[in-house]
Formats: sequence, structure tokens, C-alpha cells
Amino acid sequence: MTTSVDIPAEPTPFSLSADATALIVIDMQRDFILPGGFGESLGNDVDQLLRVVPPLAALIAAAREAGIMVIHTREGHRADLSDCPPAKLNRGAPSKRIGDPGKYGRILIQGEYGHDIVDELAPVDGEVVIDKPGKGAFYATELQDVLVGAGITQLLVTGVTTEVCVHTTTREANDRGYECLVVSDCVGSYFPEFQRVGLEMIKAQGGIFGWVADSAAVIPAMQQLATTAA
Ligand code: C5J
Repeated sequence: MTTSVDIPAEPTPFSLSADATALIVIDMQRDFILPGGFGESLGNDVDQLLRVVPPLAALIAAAREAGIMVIHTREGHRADLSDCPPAKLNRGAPSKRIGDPGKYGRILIQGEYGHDIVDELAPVDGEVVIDKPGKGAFYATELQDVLVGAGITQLLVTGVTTEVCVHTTTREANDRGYECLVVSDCVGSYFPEFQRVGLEMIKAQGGIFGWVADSAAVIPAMQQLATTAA
């Protein structure tokens, strides 16, 4: 029985194993992605992130079919902002800050409509959702315990934004010993240049902290695992 399949990735092939892999979907939240949300209020072009949704929906569907664990994260804070350091709250001079009323409820506050994941990528019953106060998904969360408990050693990393939460989480994971493949068309940045360079940085120097492949390379490998398992 095939238990692993090679993905043609850069800088080298990535051996995908259904049992040891989790697909992590970072911060695909309305506040970052939808027109009128927090991201757009900071002057960002949300179309750059919206384009991630269709390929990521297809990738998540293939992962579920292959029995690959799917984990979602959401960046946000408690209603009283006690877990939001002043340095984060007061950064820059945005027209709106975390906790202010926004188009989709209080910005990046747990339980608000804007804090939750876009409908197209909503978690299904049984999938883990990690609420994180920082950029990295390991900082001040239960993620490490979840991964160790499930025997996960590899992560397929997706979501937004490429140079912020995707990079921070991938770097945190790499330092903890996880092999990380970042799926290039399933991560997004408001800035095309950061998207390009952000992906380059991951796979540079022989894969300094990960691998990169697009969903057209990853999905067939997942399908092969699904067929073999059936
Ligand atoms: C940001 C994130 N960009 N999810 N958050 O503040 O990347």
C-alpha cells in the first residue's frame, strides 16, 4: 500500500504522507479578505487575497478526501483586549484599530462576524480551529500539543498573509522540526512583490525553511493517497 507520494516541489521533491501531514489554513478571516473589512481599511487591495479562495477550497476538499488533517487558525483577541499587547494595538495610525467597530463587527475580536472564516472555507465538524493572538500559530496556542498528539511531522501551509502570518508560522514550525511545504497559489499577500519574494525566501538556499509547490502539484498527490486508501 502506498503511504507516501512525492510532490514535485522546489527546491526538491516533497514526500507527502497522509498520516503524518496536516494542512494548516491560516487566518482566512472575513476581516482580512472581504471588501470593507479591516484589511481594506488599512488601504490594502483585498482582491489579492480573494483570489486564494477557489484554489484553497479545492485543496481543502482534496485533503479531506485523502484523510489529511485540516487545521484552521484565526488571528484575534478577547473582547476586553487583555491578550492584545499595546505595541500591537497602537501600531501605526490606521483609520481603524483592533477592537473598534467595523463593517463586520468589532475588528479581530473573537466571536464577531469579521473574525470568523469566510463561508467558502468554513471548517467542518471535527476540524481543529486555533485562535491565536499573534502572527505565528504556535505562539500562545495549543497547536504544538495538537500536532504532537496526532503524530504530525509535516505541514502543508496555506492562508494569509504570505509575508506575515504564513511566514511567521512556517518559521516557527521549521524551528520545531516540522517539514513545511507552502502551497504557492493558496497563500496570498496584499502586495504582489511580497508574495513573490516571500515564496522565494522559503525555498532559497536549498529550502532554508521549507518547500514550495502549487496546488496543481499537491492535489494529484492527495488524490493518489485517497485512491490508495480506498
Ligand atoms: C496580518 C496575517 N497580516 N494573518 N495578519 O496582520 O497575516
